[in-house]
Amino acid sequence: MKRTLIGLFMATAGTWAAAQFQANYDESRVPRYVLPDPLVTAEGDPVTNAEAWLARRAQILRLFENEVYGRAPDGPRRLRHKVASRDRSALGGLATRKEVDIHFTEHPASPTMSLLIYLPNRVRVPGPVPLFLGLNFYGNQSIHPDPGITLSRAWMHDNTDLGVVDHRATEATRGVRAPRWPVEFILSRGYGLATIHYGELEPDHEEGIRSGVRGLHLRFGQRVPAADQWGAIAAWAWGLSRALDYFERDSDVDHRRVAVMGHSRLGKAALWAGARDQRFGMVVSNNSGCGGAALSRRRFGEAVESINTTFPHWFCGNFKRYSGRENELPVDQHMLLALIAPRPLYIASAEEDLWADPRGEFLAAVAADPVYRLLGVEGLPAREMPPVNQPVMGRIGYHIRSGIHDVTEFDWEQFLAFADMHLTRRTR
Ligand code: GTR
Repeated sequence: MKRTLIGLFMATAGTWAAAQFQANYDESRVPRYVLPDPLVTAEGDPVTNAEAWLARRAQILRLFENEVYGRAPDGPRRLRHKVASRDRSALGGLATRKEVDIHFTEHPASPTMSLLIYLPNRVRVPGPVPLFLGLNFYGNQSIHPDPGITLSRAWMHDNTDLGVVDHRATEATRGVRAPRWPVEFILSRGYGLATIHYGELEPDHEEGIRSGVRGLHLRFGQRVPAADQWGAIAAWAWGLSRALDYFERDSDVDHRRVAVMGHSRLGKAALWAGARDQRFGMVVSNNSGCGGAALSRRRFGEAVESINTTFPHWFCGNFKRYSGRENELPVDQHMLLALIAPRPLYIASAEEDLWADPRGEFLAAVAADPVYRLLGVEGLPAREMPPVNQPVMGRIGYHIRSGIHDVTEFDWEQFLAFADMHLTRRTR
């Protein structure tokens, strides 16, 4: 009883705190801050070569695990998966469509996630193809009207406009998110596309842990993860790595040329997946904002206290300590980007998406650049924010597109151009 009352109080206090939060949108009110230097170790030693960077990289990764996203378990040693469907003449013959059920543990009765894969049938160079992998919000069937896609049965956010009823997909959800997933366009450029519904990994609410992958890993009697154990973003990122485990076994896919991409909260998950798992060949963040590509210390738009109160399940317990105390964080998000170096990284912002702090996303990319250069590659070829709709592309790419928080064809055109620059060479 006491527990319930305290829980109720905390939930109410959380809502109250979220309601109290006043986002700053005034550049002149951004506080002064000093970013931690990715190229100086916690002990104060300068990092001057690639070997020293490896040790520093491990240190930064640990800090993000302990203080921000939480430590995740390894994947199962033996991956269990089953190809649930295969159609070699999907989309009018344009694509091969596969659906693969991937088990979360080695146990045969373990829950699974459904990986939807489209591979181009017409390619210039025969052999395994590069592909984009990303999580989706409303089920695999939402990304394309293709009637061959299995309707997701998992929890999703209610959205009657999109055909979600009582947190479940209905037939009406088929293709509702197609504008964000230009499948034919991606295929026409020689890339595959793979996606998973994030709700199959863990439903996106505080109780989601009970039915999600984090719940499976709780010790007997443990009700919540420890303060340094994974939050939901890390669970979604974990799922992306399990898809990559599968690609290592699929000879149709070049697993060294998998670009992990995500939008918004799923952009945060894509960045964390790409940072942890160096098997990802490229990383794309679209409008990922606070806890994604944007610098926390700027406190512009969404800030740490607000994200922690509105989405208490997203980050690890320790991250709560930094609500309103961003300067005490031993890291900032430019260091998350630096963990991806020297692999290609693309950051996309949108002009009207001030909640995600486009300038903070750009400045994080600028501050990650020295690590890329230390590793002998060009980082971001810009010091000033480029004008809208004018991408800059080095080994780090960036654009700010006109318009709102969304994924548009313009965004995909840039992701594909960037992939053409960096993922064209066959690697095996
Ligand atoms: C917002 C949240 C953002 C972003 C976004 C989304 O409510 O504050 O951090 O993740 O949701 O995922 O659409």
